[in-house]
Amino acid sequence: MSYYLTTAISYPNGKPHIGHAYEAISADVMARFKRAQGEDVYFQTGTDEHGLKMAQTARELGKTPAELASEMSQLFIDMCDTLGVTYDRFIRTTDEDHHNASKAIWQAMEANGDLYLGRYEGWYSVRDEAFYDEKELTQGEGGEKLSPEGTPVEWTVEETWFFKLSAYQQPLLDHIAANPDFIQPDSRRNEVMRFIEGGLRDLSVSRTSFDWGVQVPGSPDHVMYVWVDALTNYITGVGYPDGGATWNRYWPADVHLIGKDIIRFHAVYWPAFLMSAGIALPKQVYAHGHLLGEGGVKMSKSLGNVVDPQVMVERYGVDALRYFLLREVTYGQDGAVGEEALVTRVNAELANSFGNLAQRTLSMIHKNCDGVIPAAGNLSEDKALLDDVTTSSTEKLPAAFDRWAFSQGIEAWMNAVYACNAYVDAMAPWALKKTDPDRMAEVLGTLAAALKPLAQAILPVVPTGAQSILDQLGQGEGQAIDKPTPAFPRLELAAEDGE
Ligand code: ME8
Repeated sequence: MSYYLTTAISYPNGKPHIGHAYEAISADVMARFKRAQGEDVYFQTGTDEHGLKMAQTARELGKTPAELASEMSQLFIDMCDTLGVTYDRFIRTTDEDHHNASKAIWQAMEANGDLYLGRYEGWYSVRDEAFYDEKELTQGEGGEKLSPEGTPVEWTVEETWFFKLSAYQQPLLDHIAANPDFIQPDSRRNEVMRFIEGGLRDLSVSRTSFDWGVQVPGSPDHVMYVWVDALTNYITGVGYPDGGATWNRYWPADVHLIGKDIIRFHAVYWPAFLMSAGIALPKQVYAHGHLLGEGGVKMSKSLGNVVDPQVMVERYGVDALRYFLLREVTYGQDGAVGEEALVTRVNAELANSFGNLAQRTLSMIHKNCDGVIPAAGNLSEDKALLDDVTTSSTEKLPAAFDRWAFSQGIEAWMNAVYACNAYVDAMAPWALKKTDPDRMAEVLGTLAAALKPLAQAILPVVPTGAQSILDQLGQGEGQAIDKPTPAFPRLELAAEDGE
């Protein structure tokens, strides 16, 4: 079966932060997990390079928007490489095929009679690249008007093309009601339905006050509203508008993975554009939560608590960061992350439990069994352990990952690791060495047999360490092994201030 998974495409107006890493890692874990299950995966990520925010940032830095976009986009590509993110395409909205696709969807919406010229007068947030109704605004501490996301808004008056979003109010509600999985988690679906029921107004979809964007076909003074072209990236990447084999194979997408702040664009505007253009809707929009700084405060440049994923990887390694982010926070909810929590979690679970299990099993085999992996035992406790490990690794973890419940899946897997460690302690193979070497060999063989499914199950999350264990196990029973090397070293908390 084919499985098309996308992430949001990030604004490259600054360096990638830990929130970007979180989304890329979780999508990558899903992509690796689905591939391991035999699915034909297409995984796309990229950068969202047009719009006023990019144009303004470039001006402040004395660069052209194209220069800024290219420089910064490279940092997002580098981040993916550092984190082991196995995307199939990294799309940039400045790519030529993307301009073609954006023009094509525009023309399809126009042909359907959904675009008309008018004048927009209302509020706009450059930071969110979003139009807001007066009734949605809140007041800041100084009495200034703020968007629902807490960002500044400005009064905007402009000649613009409008999209007849109001015509899609009922079709959208019908679609959401008929497809309960379309918006996940459930709490997000309720939020979107309330927003739609509140009444949809036609949407301004072009801008005339700047020119950094995709030109509107037939209206050289207009560039498309950045979200029109940004959302279109999802179909550009699989061959719209030409169609063909890739298109037939992967569209509609299985999941658009996004953060909770951009649900409205993905679950209201995007399906309406697609309906208008006569294109099938994605099967699911899944909104993850946001990572917060230590103490649960929002990360922001002004607070100086923005976590740099590159620094985390330099300090603690890729596996540790990937494991921590998926394990620590219940997926779909917000969660606080910090270095102390990372070190505690990774040391307790990866280093002391799983890593140590692998290391002591392989060391004992190397020293005491002529360096060859023995056969597993047949006693009831041996079979019970292997049953437990198999169920956790091939049923519980996959069932949880299938519904984006990463932490729960890893927890089920961890319980099987704990069971293995309890088995080692109860069987005490070091004591059997003297009293019953045959039984010692069975115990070590049972543990080696348990390690394989455990390592395979966790491979999408910690690809480097888990692969190292699988490599060291080789063929399993009968395999001659080398002196083992630890797959998950213990971490030390890095000194303050990045020393
Ligand atoms: O929104 N924790 O780009 P972006 C977790 N270009 N995720 C976070 C986060 C945090 N603290 N902060 C941001 C855009 N994100 C648009 C998307 S898609 C057609 C266009 C997530 O760079 C955020 O929720 O502001 C979004 O999914 C992604 O990072 C990119 O955010």
